[in-house]
Amino acid sequence: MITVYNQRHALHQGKVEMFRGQLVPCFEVPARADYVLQELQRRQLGEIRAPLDCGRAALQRIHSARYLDFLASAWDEWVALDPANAGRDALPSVWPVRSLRCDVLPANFAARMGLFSYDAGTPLTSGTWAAAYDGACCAVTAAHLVHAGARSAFALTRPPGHHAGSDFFGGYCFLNNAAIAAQALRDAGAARVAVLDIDYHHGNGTQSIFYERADVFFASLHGDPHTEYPFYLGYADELGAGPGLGYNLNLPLPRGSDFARWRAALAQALQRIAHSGAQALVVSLGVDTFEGDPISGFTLRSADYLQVGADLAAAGLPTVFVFEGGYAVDAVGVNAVNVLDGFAQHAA
Ligand code: SP5
Ligand code: ZN
Repeated sequence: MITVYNQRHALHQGKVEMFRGQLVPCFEVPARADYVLQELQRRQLGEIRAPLDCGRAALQRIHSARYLDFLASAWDEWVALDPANAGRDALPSVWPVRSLRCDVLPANFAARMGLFSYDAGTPLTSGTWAAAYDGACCAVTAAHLVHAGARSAFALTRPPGHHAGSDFFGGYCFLNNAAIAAQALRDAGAARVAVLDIDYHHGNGTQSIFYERADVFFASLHGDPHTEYPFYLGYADELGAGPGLGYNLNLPLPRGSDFARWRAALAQALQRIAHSGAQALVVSLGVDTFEGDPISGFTLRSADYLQVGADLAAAGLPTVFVFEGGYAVDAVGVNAVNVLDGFAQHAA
């Protein structure tokens, strides 16, 4: 398994996120990716290389131009408001909900920050754009390797991506790396692609991006949004719309679900993917389904991830893995690499 590693991921280093009325230390920290890299090297799972510059055009296949413009200049604008802001994360504080306008681009920075986001848990920092940009390039590079014939490739990057929509950030995510990879596979010639999201949280950004499309099938296993973040999307009755009707599958599971229950849902998703006609698979690989995860509620154990990888390999599709969540920092390396190792051991 080739890994495409974002060496600049640590340029994105949030200090705090809003939680229950307080600013608390970020769960999404650079050490997460460092541990995965270390474990890959320790187990010698394959070559580790740097991404190619994919260009802004690859990002713009998924994200709006005005959103990318905002992200690219946001930090400088934040610091221009007050030089002391250089030492503080930028967090949004006002949002255009129903009845407020999203078509007008306000001049005010805080107003634009809110227009392009949906939570106060996703700090934007001095290196966010650089890290996210290189991360998207890791996803594109991995997609191209798989399109060129590799059985699989792994985009190891952070910040994660699956909560980011075409024109919004949130859930620690800015650019939707999995969606960008899926689109790169389409653009390289794959007629149909499937995205399977196994992060604990519903991949609302990815779903929204492909909701009306039949060429990218989206399936997600996640904590039931009645009780779990991101709350406002991820229900079982979301089937896709227009030409995309029938190309979206949500399998919400109750908080507390164990591996047996989770694996049965995985089998269901893989069966639907097999029938979707997909020629390639993108896996949003979050390991916040782990029993020790500090912000999640499933009970998978480290050894279970080897079986997850084996199950994914049995689907028989060229596969791009994209790193997403997983906040039990000490275990995130073993858990993520167990999936990749289980896959590699069982891939034909
Ligand atoms: C990519 C990804 O996994 N994003 C997850 C974003 C979750 N954001 C909300 C976190 C809520 C934190 N709850 C803290 C509970 C502490 N006991
Ligand atoms: Zn997650």
